[in-house]
Amino acid sequence: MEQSIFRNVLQDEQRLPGAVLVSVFPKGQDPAPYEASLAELERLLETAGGEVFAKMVQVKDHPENATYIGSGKIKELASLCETGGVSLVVCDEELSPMQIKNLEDALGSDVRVIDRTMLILDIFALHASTADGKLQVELAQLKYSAPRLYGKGKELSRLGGGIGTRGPGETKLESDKRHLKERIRALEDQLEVLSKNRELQRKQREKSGIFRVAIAGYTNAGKSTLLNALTGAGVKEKDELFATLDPTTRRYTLPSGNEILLTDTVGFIRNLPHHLVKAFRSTLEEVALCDGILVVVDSSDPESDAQLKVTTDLLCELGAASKPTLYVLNKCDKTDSAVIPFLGREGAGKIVRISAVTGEGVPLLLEKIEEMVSGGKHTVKLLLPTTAMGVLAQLYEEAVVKEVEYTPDGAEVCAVVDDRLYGKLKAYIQQ
Ligand SMILES: Nc1nc2c(ncn2[C@@H]2O[C@H](COP(=O)(O)OP(=O)(O)OP(=O)(O)O)[C@@H](O)[C@H]2O)c(=O)[nH]1
Ligand SMILES: [Mg+2]
Repeated sequence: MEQSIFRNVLQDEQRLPGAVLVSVFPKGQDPAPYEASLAELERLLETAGGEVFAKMVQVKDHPENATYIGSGKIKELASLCETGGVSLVVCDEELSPMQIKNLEDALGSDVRVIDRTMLILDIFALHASTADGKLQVELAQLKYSAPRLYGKGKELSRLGGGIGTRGPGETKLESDKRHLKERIRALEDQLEVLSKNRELQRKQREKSGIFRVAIAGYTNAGKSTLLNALTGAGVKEKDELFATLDPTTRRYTLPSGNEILLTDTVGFIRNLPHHLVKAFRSTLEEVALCDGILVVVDSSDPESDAQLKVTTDLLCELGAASKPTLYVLNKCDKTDSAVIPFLGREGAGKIVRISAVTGEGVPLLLEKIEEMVSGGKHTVKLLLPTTAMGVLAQLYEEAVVKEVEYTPDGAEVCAVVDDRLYGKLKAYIQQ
């Protein structure tokens, strides 16, 4: 009996109070992306273990430099926090330390204000499992969150259940501000050592000559589920944002017998500040240094188009835009939609619809990966009518002709062609 009371008390303590989410929608602009971002902020909060008490939107020309929202809205927010016993406010944009301080001063000492990036870092802190991951999170928190945790001292961990302050560097964030610089330097040194080790490992892999494929994409697209489905890697797959922080690499043997290395990577998200991308360089460099990329998209998500745009922009920023890429439209078991306007016509031939859960489309994906590994070469069977014998001559010139069988109607040809010829010969290709 006593024990169950004890458990209840614990549960009560663990239950985090609701938070207010705040966003500024620019006047005269399409609110849709801002609405989507705010909905995503709610999911981020849930992933961090919190729940939403209310959402507050201000339509405004631009956010206030000093306080993010206007003075009228601050009053509204203050009374909302008071009525609801709310102790955490999360703003859906990167706030300056001064904006946070001013908002907190206006809202009273019981309310802590954090921004989208601090919340993301909090989730990273919860999910980091390797030494490398933990060091990167702590460093990013010290650089980003610490200057924003203004004067909240001892109450920090109580307010809002500690969301925004958790992580490997939790105690340091609260008490060690004086030693911030030294700690940052120490972490940078440790990361440097780890980075050198990784480089050695990578050189070994390069020597082995195995083709490296990175599985990249928006958070929650199904990257880990795909890696698990193919290799049984046992990576955590979960319906929450940033379930994966640390990359996992597995060997995989394609049906042809070709071996590849498949790496599951951290998910991308919109509005990720540039310096945060830099802070997670070592996690993201798996994508920058691979030989080919599978961009996984949750095709059942109404936001899939925007999510793909964020992903390709980030790939560009990481210098990986020109690598051979396949677009994997995942979760096809949940939707009939196969259209991603962002991919346009260029993407044709590089798109595969699959379900990592049911396995639908996976054999075709494997074929496409084979093609990617063999450098965009396609093994095709062509049926050439007598009128197209010139094509055979071109094949002898520009491709590898493996077999020719002459028939009364022309010739059946098996050849290995590159992307360019493949496009030109589509009319003759037999499925
Ligand atoms: N219906 C359906 N659900 C899927 C499919 N693939 C993944 N999911 C679900 O989508 C959720 C996210 O999957 P994950 O594999 O964790 O996604 P992720 O891309 O690794 O996400 P992060 O690591 O958080 O960036 C999980 O609940 C999966 O079960 C699919 O093909 N169909
Ligand atoms: Mg994952």
